[in-house]
Amino acid sequence: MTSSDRFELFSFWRTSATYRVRVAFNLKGVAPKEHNVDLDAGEQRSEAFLKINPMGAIPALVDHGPGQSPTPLTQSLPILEFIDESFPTPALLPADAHGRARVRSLAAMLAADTHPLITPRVKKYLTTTNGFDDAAWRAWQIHWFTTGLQALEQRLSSEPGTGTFCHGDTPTMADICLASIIVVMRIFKIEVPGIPTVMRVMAACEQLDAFAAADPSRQAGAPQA
Ligand SMILES: N[C@@H](CCC(=O)N[C@@H](CS)C(=O)NCC(=O)O)C(=O)O
Repeated sequence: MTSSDRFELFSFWRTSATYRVRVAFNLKGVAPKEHNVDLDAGEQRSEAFLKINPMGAIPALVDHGPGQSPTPLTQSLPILEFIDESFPTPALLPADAHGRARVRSLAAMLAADTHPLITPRVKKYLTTTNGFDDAAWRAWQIHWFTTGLQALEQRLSSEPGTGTFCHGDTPTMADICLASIIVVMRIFKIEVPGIPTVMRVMAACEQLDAFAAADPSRQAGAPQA
């Protein structure tokens, strides 16, 4: 069974959370089959998709491998852990417990505390129920990107664990989450000042094919430049 027969990834070209899963699979040399869920058309809220993920969000991953559960996996961070456990090399987490906790903490700052605030469902709620216009939504996005990335900068620039990447000299889940925020900021044409270490790590990530190939601009359905 090829990896594209085994893994079905519910995705959309632009999304930060799906980008994380794409990078992780790329680092492991595994190619899932992607199944497009058009977020602009609201397909994530369709009856069919809500059966896959009642949260109405991607990614969702189905493992069709022999003996695997047909239950879709959701939430990018647990999916990254699943991929790392299923394909241990190269490891996406450090060997020591403290290092793993640090990487998971850096990853959560972005995937749990930053990204969910700028998702389409939050935009829909604020613009339809709370009187947000385009300018208010943009100010909201800038505020939360800035809050998350400047806090990350503070940690990366002061903690001894930081190396070429967020933790040491090989990419981990923390780098995947860092890059997942920067790639969508670029789509929204937002720049956060005062994050030189974050941007240095991003540049290191982009040297790697696994990250470059996952860039939203290179996915099926992305607008032509
Ligand atoms: N915490 C979730 C977030 C998933 C999420 O919000 N995904 C976005 C795309 S990046 C989505 O599908 N949003 C649909 C919506 O907000 O309506 C994860 O990390 O997987």
